[in-house]
Amino acid sequence: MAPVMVRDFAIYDGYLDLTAQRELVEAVQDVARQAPFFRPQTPYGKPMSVRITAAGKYGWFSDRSGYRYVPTHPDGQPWPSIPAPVLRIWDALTGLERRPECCLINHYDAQAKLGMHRDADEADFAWPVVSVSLGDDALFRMGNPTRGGKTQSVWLRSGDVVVMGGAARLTYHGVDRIRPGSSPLLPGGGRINLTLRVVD
Ligand code: MD6
Ligand code: FE
Repeated sequence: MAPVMVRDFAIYDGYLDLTAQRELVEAVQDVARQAPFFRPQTPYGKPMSVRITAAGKYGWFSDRSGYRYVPTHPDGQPWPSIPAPVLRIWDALTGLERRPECCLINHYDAQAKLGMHRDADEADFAWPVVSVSLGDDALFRMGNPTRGGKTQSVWLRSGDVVVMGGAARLTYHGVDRIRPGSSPLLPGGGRINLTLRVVD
C-alpha cells in the first residue's frame, strides 16, 4: 500500500481492516489490565487531557520534573511487553531490523486533545515513529520543524497508520480534537493511539 505523503508524514489510510483493529483493541485491553491507564501531569503541573499507559522496555512519563522514558509504571511494575500484532505493523511498514522499545498508548475521551509538540525524548531521531489510530476520528495537525507557521490537518480514522520518519521526525504535530461517537470500535468509546518508538 502506497502512503499519502503530507509534509513528509507517510499516512497509510485504512491500513488495518476491522479484524486487525479488533485484535489490537484486545491487545491494548490486555496491556491496560496489567498497566492501567493514568493521567500524567505536565511539567507545568497541569494534568494532561489524554490518559496514557505503555508497553515495552520503556514507557513515556511526565510530571513536575519533566518528560522522560521510565522502565516502570507508576505502580512500580515493569511495563508489559509490546504485543506481537503491534510489532508486525512496525516490521511491515519500516522494514527495519531494530524494533521499538516503547509502545506509548494514549486514550482520548470526548474532551481530550494533544497540544503541538515534537517527539524529542529519544536518543536517535534517525529511527521513525509509527502511530496507529483506533476508535473515533481525530483531527491531526502537522506543522513545521519549529513552533508556529502554517499547518495542515487531516482526519485520522480507525485503522490508519502514520509513519513519521525523515524530515517529519522532528516536525511539530498535535491532535486538536476527536469526533466523539464516530467509531463503534472501542467498548467505552473515544480514541486510542499507539506510538512506537526506538528509545535508546
Ligand atoms: C495521536 N500522535 O495521533 C498523537 N507522535 O494521538 C502523536 O503525537 C504522534 O501520531 C509521533 C509520531 C506520530 C504521532
Ligand atoms: Fe507525537
